[in-house]
Amino acid sequence: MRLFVALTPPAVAVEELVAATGGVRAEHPELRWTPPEQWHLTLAFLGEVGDREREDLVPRLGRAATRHPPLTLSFASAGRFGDRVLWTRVRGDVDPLRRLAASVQAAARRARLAVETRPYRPHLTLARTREATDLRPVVEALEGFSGQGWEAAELHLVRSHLGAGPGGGARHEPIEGWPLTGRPQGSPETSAGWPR
Ligand code: 2AM
Repeated sequence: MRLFVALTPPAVAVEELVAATGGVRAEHPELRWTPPEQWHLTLAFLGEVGDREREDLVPRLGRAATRHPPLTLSFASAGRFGDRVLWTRVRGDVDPLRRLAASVQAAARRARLAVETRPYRPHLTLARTREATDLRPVVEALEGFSGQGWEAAELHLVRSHLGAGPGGGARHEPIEGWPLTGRPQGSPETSAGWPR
């Protein structure tokens, strides 16, 4: 099955982003806007994963979740990958987010899955283009957007059903979830905090 690992923003952050992007969505029906109920932050795209690899991967992801703390993130403004992908920026605990993504990718590699070696770029994809499109005006229109902070407290393994979603896109089905229960980096080993 086709899988990816992601963080899912809460309804309040999704609603805020829906409101912030309403104008540009209406003005640019030529773009393929991702459905808000499927918005997510991809940490690792795994592609087709066999049953045996998935069984190996699942406990590894569970262990990774115990080593990372919940993150406070927010969305702001927009950016693009060339003339193909429009996204909103992720701000806040971006360094811990990068460490979490690296850990998830390492878990996938240890489960013998091929993961992308491109550097991780924190983003949430808002739209894709049908053909090469100048996305600069849309990016500019979203420049002033600055969302509230929200907590990412759970890691999700998500199945993507190609062609089964709204408008012929993919349908996303979370199949496993783990709370992020690690300590923030630099926090003491014990809660007592006595000098040694
Ligand atoms: P993105 O939108 O955050 O870039 C499920 O397909 C998710 O995996 C997509 O939303 C996409 O996340 C991400 N992804 C990353 N690399 C991909 C690839 N090569 N093919 C399809 N999806 C990919």
